[in-house]
Amino acid sequence: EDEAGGIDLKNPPKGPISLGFSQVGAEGGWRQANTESIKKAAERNRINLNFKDAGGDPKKQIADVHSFIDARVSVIAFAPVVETGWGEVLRRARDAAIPVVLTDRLIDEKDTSLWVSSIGAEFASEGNLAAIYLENDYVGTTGTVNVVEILGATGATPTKLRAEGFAATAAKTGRLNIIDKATGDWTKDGGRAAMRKLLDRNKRIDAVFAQNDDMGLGAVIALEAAGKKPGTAPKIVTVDGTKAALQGLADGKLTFVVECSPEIGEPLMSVVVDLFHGGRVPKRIESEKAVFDSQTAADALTGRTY
Ligand code: GYE
Repeated sequence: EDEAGGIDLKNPPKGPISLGFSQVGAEGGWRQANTESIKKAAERNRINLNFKDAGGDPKKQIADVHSFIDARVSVIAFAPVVETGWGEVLRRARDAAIPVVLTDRLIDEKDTSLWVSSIGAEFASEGNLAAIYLENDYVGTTGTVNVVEILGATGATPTKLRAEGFAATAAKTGRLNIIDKATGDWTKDGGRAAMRKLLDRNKRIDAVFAQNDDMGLGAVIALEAAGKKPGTAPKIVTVDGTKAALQGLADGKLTFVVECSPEIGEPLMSVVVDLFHGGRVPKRIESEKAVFDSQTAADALTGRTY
């Protein structure tokens, strides 16, 4: 399904193209790489970027999007901190005929005409993959595997869908038993604190599913401080695939990493240019993914820029 951006083709807009982009914050390695990708791609494509950082605050983010409408940018794009609360500001953007593109995450709005395109990863399948790889590591052994989960910030799409995907796969075979969860807010320090709590609350933890690399690397710190051998006992699986995590894999401190590419800049700018010229754009653009273990991480590390 293609969508036109609501631009009058008989009266095409003149350049330069301006993009208002509202970013979640600067919570970790993935996000920094995502911001860099967007800034670089805007520069390469000669797009005037009006970049705002919400600092993880949903209210500030909505105010930032309002400011893009006031500034009459050509296109608005944003990576939502949370899924809810978007109806009013997006109706205002539609009334002003400014096309909206969602990047990375999604929003909880029934009226899908409020955005023309979304670009990002399939988070549920990342959760599926994390569980599949972990389960596979226990083939040939018996007994249930006690897993704890470190969750990202509440209300964000990847937090919800990675958990759902992981649980759905775990439920299929019954091998992985999710015994406890704690939130780590996507940060390294949050992951460390969450792991500390999980260690206090649970006697036997065989594996940790951390919903992003930063939290997984924070968990490594807490586990080492507790005299454990993270990567082996417990095993740790994370999502993102930052350089730091690939290094953690190569060093044997993480067990698996499911990739989620932060490099959304180029596909976003090509959608922005198409919209500006009144072209039609795909409603959904999905990013690639891979899974790394300690061996493949060593190879991938060479080319990793983030
Ligand atoms: O996994 C995490 C970041 O929305 C996919 O947000 C993104 C997630 C990513 O904070 O590291």
